[in-house]
Amino acid sequence: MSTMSFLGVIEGFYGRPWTPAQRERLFERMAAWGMDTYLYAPKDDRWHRQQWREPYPEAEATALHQLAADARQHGIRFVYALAPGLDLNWADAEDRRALAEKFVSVQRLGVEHFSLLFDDIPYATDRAAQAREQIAATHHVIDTLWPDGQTGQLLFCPTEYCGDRAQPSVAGSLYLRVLGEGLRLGVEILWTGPQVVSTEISVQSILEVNRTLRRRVLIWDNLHANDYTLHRLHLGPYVGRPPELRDHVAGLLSNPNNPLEVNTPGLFSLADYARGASGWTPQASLDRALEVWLPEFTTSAAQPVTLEDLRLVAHTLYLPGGLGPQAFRLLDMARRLVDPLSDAQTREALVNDLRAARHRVATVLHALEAGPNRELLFDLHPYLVDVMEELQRLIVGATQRGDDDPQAFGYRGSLADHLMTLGWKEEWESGHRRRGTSPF
Ligand code: 14T
Repeated sequence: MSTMSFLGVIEGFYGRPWTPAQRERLFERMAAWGMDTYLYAPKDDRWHRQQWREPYPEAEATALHQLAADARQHGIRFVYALAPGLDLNWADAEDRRALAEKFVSVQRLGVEHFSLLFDDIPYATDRAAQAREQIAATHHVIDTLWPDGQTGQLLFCPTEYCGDRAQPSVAGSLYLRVLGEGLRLGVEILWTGPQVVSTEISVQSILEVNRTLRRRVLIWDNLHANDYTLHRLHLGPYVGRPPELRDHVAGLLSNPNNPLEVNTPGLFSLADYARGASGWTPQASLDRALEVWLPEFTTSAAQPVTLEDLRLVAHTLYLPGGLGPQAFRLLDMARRLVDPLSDAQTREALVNDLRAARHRVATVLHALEAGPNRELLFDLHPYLVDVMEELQRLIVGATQRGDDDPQAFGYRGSLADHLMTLGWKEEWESGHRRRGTSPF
């Protein structure tokens, strides 16, 4: 068994926060999967960040009270986060009072655990001073909330919250060192790994930051987040974290995709990883997750969704680090189809395979359209349509436009899509070649 104290979900993304009904469904699933913590930190709840000084208006306060109660009913630890870092002025007595009062106002709503977030704010030039002010603010909040000694959890997100943001490095950061020395040991420190979105988190990288911060960090995992790339969706498994990592962190919290309903594969797989099944592999874990998810696609539709259909969808809308195996197969087929050297027979076979793939995706979409789970339909719809459209363009291009029209395969899309097809390295170097300048 692992020694992690926290396993769960952060609502920590930019964009439209989840609704009370969505969170209730999340709590049910979390409880079923053995998760214990929910961190409330939606960046665009105005009273969480931009207007952090102001107390929640009555309707919002009631909703928050209800949410905390819902979490408790499901056996989930509800943690309320405040992000005052954009303009908190610690030298100002008014701000110190506003900070304490805001936390107390939320405590009165029945909340027992809290968090202070200082991510995504400007770096003060004096790194040690910024750390000291954040420490003072945190201890002030703790002493106000719990005058007789800390009885709830306090989670702290540093400004340098990953390897890439540490100045000049994790081991060399004055800011992190001051935090490690100054923050009381009961305070949990959040950390996203080597990067904001870490495709891999090595044990060694965590041992290094633990040493600096003098405690086991609590992972804020952005692996499945999609708020920075909303045309993608992350339905892949929990990967890139070796099993041994579990012994060196205080816990694992996932900040997942904005559309709530698509998070079953990633969150189930995280819980599966945390349980520590021996012989754990990402692909086996994803298959288990998809089996759990499959019933939500079951309807009386003419064609039922199979595990293979769902697997293709998940492999196509996979992870920031790349595609799943089935999607790589598709990509390879597409490449061979547009290759002028492929002969007619090969192309015909490829078109048939691509049609079959499109049909699988369509089966998933049509089952959802015919079924009762509208939330899942609405959350997945744009992404399934997108995959189907691109496959269709390939198929039509190959069958109706003739072989010699490269325009037939031209990419239609938004500016962002076009920008993504640019080969940065090649463009950059050829630009310098054209101008006769040196890139270095
Ligand atoms: F708190 C942090 F650990 C964290 O991850 N903060 C944000 C988070 O709210 C967001 O959902 C996540 C994924 O986009 O990344 C952080 O936000 C960023 C990170 C960036 F590198 C926003 C802009 C960035 F350029």
